Amino acid sequence: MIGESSVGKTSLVLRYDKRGFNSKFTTTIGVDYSDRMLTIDGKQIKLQIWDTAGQERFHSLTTSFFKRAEGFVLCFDVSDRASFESVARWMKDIEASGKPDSDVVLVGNKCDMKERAVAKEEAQALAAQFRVPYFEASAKEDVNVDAVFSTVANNIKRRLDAKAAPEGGGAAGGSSSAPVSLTAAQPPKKKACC
Ligand SMILES: Nc1nc2c(ncn2[C@@H]2O[C@H](COP(=O)(O)OP(=O)(O)OP(=O)(O)O)[C@@H](O)[C@H]2O)c(=O)[nH]1
Ligand SMILES: [Mg+2]
Repeated sequence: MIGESSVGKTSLVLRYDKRGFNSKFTTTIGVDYSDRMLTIDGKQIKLQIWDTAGQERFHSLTTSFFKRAEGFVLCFDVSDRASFESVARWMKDIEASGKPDSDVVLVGNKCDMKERAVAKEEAQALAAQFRVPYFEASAKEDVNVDAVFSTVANNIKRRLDAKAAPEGGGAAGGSSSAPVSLTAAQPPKKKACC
């Protein structure tokens, strides 16, 4: 989990972990860890989530975790223009400090907010420019939270399976173009995107 401070990274993790939502802001100090079991293609997978602090003073510490990450959930706040404008800089950090083929998902959080500072189309265009999937989410109202983590987990698994497969052959578990079913340990809540 990466992105500017207060965009809602910790809130997304807590919501995904079925720990509800807290409107009180407790900034992350350094990096927090949590994990969740998922079933992908009938296999039990442990999704390890590193929730990094967005504050600048932790920047060198948090980017030192990047090289071990298989995927990034890059978050901004749709009601905070500056957090969106920092996305390109975070992408550069991934490029500089992350694995070259890591999977990235861009998330515009707080889509429940009436006053937006970033249009959905604008965020979609930026995501397309970086060739990454884009989700509008709300940790508060539980919109698209499971979808964000499912997408990043599926993309990582597909990539790692393809890498492990012998040249020209399909990996056990399916080719990269086959749809991958992912069932969370608990059934995901369905909610329309706002
Ligand atoms: N309206 C609304 N508020 C949210 C949402 N997600 C988080 N918040 C609020 O935004 C504030 C910051 O949330 P955090 O999850 O702590 O932000 P963070 O990105 O982890 O911040 P750092 O740990 O400092 O990097 C808190 O007051 C949350 O309650 C959301 O989806 N909608
Ligand atoms: Mg946090």
